[in-house]
Amino acid sequence: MTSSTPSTPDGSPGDDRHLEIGHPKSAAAGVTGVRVAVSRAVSSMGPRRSWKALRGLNQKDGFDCPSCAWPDPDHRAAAEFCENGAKATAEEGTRARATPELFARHSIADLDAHDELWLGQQGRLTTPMVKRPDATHYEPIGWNDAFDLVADHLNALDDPDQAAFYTSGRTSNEAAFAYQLFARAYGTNNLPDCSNMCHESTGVALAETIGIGKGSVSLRDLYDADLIVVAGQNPGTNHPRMLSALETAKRRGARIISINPLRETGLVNFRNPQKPRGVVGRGTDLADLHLPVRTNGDLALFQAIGSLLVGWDAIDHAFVAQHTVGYDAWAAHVSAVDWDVVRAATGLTREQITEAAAMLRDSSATIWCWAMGLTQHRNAVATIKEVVNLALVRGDIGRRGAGLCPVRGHSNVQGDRSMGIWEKPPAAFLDRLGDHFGFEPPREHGYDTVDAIRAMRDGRVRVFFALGGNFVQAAPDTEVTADALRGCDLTVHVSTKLNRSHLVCGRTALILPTLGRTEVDRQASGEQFVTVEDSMSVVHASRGRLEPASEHLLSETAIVTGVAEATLRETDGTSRFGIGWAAMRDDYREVRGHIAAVVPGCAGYEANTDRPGGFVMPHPPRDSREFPTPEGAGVLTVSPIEVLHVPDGHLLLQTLRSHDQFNTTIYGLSDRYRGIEGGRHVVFVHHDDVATLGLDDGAVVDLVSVGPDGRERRAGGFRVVEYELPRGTAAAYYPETNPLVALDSVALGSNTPTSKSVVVRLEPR
Ligand SMILES: Nc1nc2c(c(=O)[nH]1)N[C@H]1C(S)=C(S)[C@@H](COP(=O)(O)OP(=O)(O)OC[C@H]3O[C@@H](n4cnc5c(=O)[nH]c(N)nc54)[C@H](O)[C@@H]3O)O[C@H]1N2
Ligand SMILES: Nc1nc2c(c(=O)[nH]1)N[C@H]1C(S)=C(S)[C@@H](COP(=O)(O)OP(=O)(O)OC[C@H]3O[C@@H](n4cnc5c(=O)[nH]c(N)nc54)[C@H](O)[C@@H]3O)O[C@H]1N2
Ligand SMILES: [Mo]
Repeated sequence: MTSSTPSTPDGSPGDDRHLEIGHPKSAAAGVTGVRVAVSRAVSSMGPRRSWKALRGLNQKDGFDCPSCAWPDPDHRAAAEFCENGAKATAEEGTRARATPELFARHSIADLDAHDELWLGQQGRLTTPMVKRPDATHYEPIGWNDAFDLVADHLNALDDPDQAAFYTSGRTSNEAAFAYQLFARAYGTNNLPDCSNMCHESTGVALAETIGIGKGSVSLRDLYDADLIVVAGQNPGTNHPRMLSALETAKRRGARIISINPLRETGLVNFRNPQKPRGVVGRGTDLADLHLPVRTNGDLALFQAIGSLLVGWDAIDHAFVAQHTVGYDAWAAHVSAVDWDVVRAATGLTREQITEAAAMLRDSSATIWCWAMGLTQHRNAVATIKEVVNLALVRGDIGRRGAGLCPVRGHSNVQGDRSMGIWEKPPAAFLDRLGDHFGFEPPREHGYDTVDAIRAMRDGRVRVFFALGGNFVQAAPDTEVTADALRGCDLTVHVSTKLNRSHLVCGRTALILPTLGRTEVDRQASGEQFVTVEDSMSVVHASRGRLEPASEHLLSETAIVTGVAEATLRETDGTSRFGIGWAAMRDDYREVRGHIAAVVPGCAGYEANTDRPGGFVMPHPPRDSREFPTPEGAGVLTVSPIEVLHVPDGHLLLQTLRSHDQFNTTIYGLSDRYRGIEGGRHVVFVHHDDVATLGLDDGAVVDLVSVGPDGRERRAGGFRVVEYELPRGTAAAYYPETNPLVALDSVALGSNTPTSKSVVVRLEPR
């Protein structure tokens, strides 16, 4: 393993000296959640700044929480935030600073020897920094010189497709729109984004079946649902405010099914910290039925449920006839399901599956929620299409209290896609963009995340630009990705905080420090707001409240327009295609004017976003049961079941989040709900598997996987923890396990890394 395949450089987990294994908790949140939130905030921001920041979170005149994409209710609590939202705010609002002195004191190699937690603890970046070819250290650089450096590199490429422009999902709509415009005016659709590793399987499955890649419910629908299925998602940790919505639904009579290999704490019992009964009482039992599905078994499970529904004739035939195609083929396929295969794939009994199917049969309105537990498998697209099949045959789309609810990750990942951050842009979007700005955008599809890594590895991409994110840690196959980045002529990171991707960099590298969403954004025309879109297609304004971390910071929009201006400046000093970058930078209303003209559904954007609650993007299946597919109907699809083969002596590993991280940002070492404190190098294994594999609880093992290329991959020094999960499966934290996910192991149809199904063996040390 190379020195900078992070966190476990030599396989001895440095952060795990104080690892303590306790029992999983039975209830989520409650006063402990509030206490942790407030104490983390105060310790990094101080009391005054904490008060100011937390008071502005998700309020109508405040800023959108930089954590997850769960929507804000119309009637907000005085403090509409959760423990992890507060941690995200504290992470950004910290008083610590990663100044030029830090970079002078530490060589890049020195910095690279530290783990993610330490890097983050150095605080907010303050100054643009450059690493020159062969330099050992980063040194300061002026903004204009930085922009010119990027421009020189881009303009020296033989072909615009030798550059890739990555986006992480915190970027505002304004910055995202300007960024994709820049990439296309420069000449490429190489716009990989975090979505390619996240909900891409959802986008592909929904676009093919209902004609639009977004969910079809509102928050109101959740409150009105009769049944809510939560599959492959851990809301107690990753979308804690969703628990309040589930609690409301529950109190209004909804039932909840949880489908998850793990009995995740929030879904079992929730103590709502906003309500007296949550603070002192025993909380609300959320899930009525928990199906401990075997990892990757959901496709078989959903087809088995389908076969029961067909057998009971619990089908909405009127809806099927009027709004769908493909019913007969689907019904014949699921009716022929082989229950032995189902048993093997799901690890569930026929009784358990029948109980779930009966709940669906008896439900007048069902909502399907899902996240990474469904999207990051080889059969992810097929699995999500099977969810759509069940929703369609029950008439659960475009109906109050019912629908599809993919729960997005990053707070603005959905908005970024709406703004055109997409390597496969629809032709109609390019037409509008080209007409509005008077140029012919490139038509050829660009590289997604996995293809961008392949292209860097093979020398076909030479400049890598990242608007946010931590590419080397988030992407699969850490060593391959690290080598790919190191092979670039130039890597550029627009970032708020120091991370590994600044250290595993190209021959020339830039760190461009930027404002976070919590901060006041002042431009020539005065204070600006930005806009974001949540998981339920609500677009609204976000206004930072805190003073910027440094006077040298520029906003993301200012950085993008600055780079664009420098790159697309003609020899006579005019801007290529006459695009007015400075006007957009000086006044974001200018960007929003362009958004209104180019992005479908955004007419009147300025007025609609700058009002309480914002506006909802159009969604034909949700709004009028119209399906913008070629068939003009919801498409029922047939997918063969493929049972993942796990050889003897191996386990199927899923890589997941602890309660104390945001993706690659490690807040701390407390995965409270799972009873893990003081370290992250643990692998959860069923008691009987521990015995069968000849291991002991607490043994230290290496995790070893073999990719499609036949090459062995290893992540070292994990403590075996006996845990309640299905036989034959295992779980460990991301990103420590990313070296195990082979680059070529991807979901069929979406190219999403299969981070939730990695076949591993455990090698004792
Ligand atoms: N605090 C915090 N909030 C976050 C994030 C964060 O890191 N920290 N990340 C954000 C982002 S970008 C995203 S995408 C979301 C992620 O939100 P989640 O998808 O909830 O995140 P994961 O931790 O990956 O959890 C996946 C869940 O799926 C289950 N699972 C795994 N494999 C399977 C399977 O085969 N079938 C089923 N049915 N279940 C399975 C796991 O046991 C786990 O409960 O959260 C967002 N919010
Ligand atoms: N094995 C495995 N791998 C996974 C996953 C998994 O479940 N398992 N999940 C995948 C998923 S769902 C996702 S979404 C990706 C996440 O991939 P990314 O989005 O690339 O990763 P993050 O960790 O969210 O990025 C964190 C960095 O963003 C920067 N940042 C934070 N806020 C801002 C801001 O406001 N502006 C700018 N410009 N920068 C900012 C900070 O410098 C911080 O270090 O990872 C994927 N990788
Ligand atoms: Mo994500």
